[in-house]
Amino acid sequence: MGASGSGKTSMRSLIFSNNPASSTARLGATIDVEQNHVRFLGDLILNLWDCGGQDAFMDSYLTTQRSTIFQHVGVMIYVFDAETREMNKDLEYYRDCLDSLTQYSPEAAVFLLVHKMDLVQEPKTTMFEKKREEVQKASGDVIITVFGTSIYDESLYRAWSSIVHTLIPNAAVLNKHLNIVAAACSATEVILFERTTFLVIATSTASSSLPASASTTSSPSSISSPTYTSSPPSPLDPHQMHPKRYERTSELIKAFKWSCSRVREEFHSLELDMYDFTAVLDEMTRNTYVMVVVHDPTIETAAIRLNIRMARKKFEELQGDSIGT
Ligand SMILES: Nc1nc2c(ncn2[C@@H]2O[C@H](COP(=O)(O)OP(=O)(O)OP(=O)(O)O)[C@@H](O)[C@H]2O)c(=O)[nH]1
Ligand SMILES: [Mg+2]
Repeated sequence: MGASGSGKTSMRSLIFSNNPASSTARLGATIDVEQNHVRFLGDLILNLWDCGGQDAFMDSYLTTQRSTIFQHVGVMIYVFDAETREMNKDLEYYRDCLDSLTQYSPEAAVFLLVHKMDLVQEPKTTMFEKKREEVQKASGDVIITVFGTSIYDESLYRAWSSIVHTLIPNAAVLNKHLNIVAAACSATEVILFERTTFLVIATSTASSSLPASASTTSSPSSISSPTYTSSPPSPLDPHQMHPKRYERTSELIKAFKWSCSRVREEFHSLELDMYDFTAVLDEMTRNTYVMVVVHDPTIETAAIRLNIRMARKKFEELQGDSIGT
């Protein structure tokens, strides 16, 4: 949900339909609610409602359609245009939506996206913090997670990876098994991506930047923004891995896949042999890709590939379990 023109349909088009950011300029306003059933991780169906944000629609969601719109909600994602001149009106609608949500789906997680951060003048962090305080205040006691996003950088992937992570049952089990793969490959890190969206589903590192669930992000201090607040690399990380590596990879691979499709080629796998590390990106299951990052120069990529191949069956099983089929 969110005001008209805030960018809801644009982000859906990027994440779930693999369209480039430039194509969103052609989008018209959404009329009423566009419902999408997005197949995610194979058998898990994300029922995504893109609610047109023009006043007449918003008023109708909050009155006649109230019980339909707010019933059985897993996650509410409310998008604020970072540059809006009507923040007070936005906040008023947001509060009304939050009231309806608390009434009909009290268990739902709430994600707030301060979107179009690319248009914000420097210093972006100050502006983001101000908005964050504003929306936090408007949310009262409700637990929220706030992200600064833009369709023109990786920030959107960080936010959406975090959102879908809260919807995957037993994601923790996947984390645990990625740790086993990491140990088998002498890898620094192993990351699992969903195949179509390339969103991060799970990672092997305990210090993963993905929140394990929405409830763990309850305190305002843990609210995170990928691009617009800086977090120094952890001293526990000897390889000084970049804090934005997950979302950067999602964004880059999506762009690369899009380039492949333009020349009618299909993306299958990727191998990077750098002077200080090796990375292998390959299919894990029918619906996931795995990336194994190794800093030990004695480990051959063929060995990594062999380990991935041997782990496939287990991960197909886990995936079946984790989505309850
Ligand atoms: N600069 C910038 N423009 C964006 C961004 N995201 C979306 N836009 C632009 O914002 C405009 C409106 O986007 P839509 O996605 O149609 O907005 P919407 O929220 O779906 O609007 P309604 O359907 O009317 O509720 C489009 O021209 C997009 O190109 C962003 O991150 N940065
Ligand atoms: Mg729209």
